[in-house]
Amino acid sequence: MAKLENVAIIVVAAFAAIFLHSTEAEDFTVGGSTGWINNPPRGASFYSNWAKNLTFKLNDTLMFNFPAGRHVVAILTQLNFEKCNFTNPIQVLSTGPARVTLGRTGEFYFVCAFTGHCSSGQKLSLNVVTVSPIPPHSPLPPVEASNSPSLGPASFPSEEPFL
Ligand SMILES: [Cu+2]
Repeated sequence: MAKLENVAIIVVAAFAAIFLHSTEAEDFTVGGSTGWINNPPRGASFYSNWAKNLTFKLNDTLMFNFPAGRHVVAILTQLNFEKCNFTNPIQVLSTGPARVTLGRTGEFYFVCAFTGHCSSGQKLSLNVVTVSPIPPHSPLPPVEASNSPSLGPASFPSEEPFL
C-alpha cells in the first residue's frame, strides 16, 4: 500500500511541475545570439520571424542585447512604429543590455531610435497573451491507447466554456 501512495505522490508532483512550468515567467533574448542590431539579416522580417514561433505571456521579460551608445530600445505606438517615428515614445531604454517586463497583454512595438536603424529593420512587434497554451511536446505521462485526438487544451482548466 505504501508503494501505491508513493506513486500517487510522484504523479501529483509531476503534474504540479508541468503546470507550474507552463505558467512561470520566461526570459527571451530578442533576436537570439544575433542580439538587437541594425541591418539584421533579411531586414525587418528578421525580428518578426524570431517572434513568430514564440508565445509571450504576461510578466515574461525581453532582454535586448546591445552595447550602450550603439542602439536604444524605444517603445512606440503602433502608428509611430509603422512610420519609424520616434517623437513621443512611450518609453526609451538607452543602456544595454536592456530588460523589459511585458506587464500587460496586447501588442508591444519596439524600435531602435538611432537614425536609419528602424528603417533598416531594427524593429519588433509582438503580442502578449495571458496564459501560454500547453506546449505540443509536454512530457505528459503515458496514456492508455485512445482514439481521442485532443489531449491538450480540453484537459486544461479554462474560464471559457467550450462551445
Ligand atoms: Cu540601433
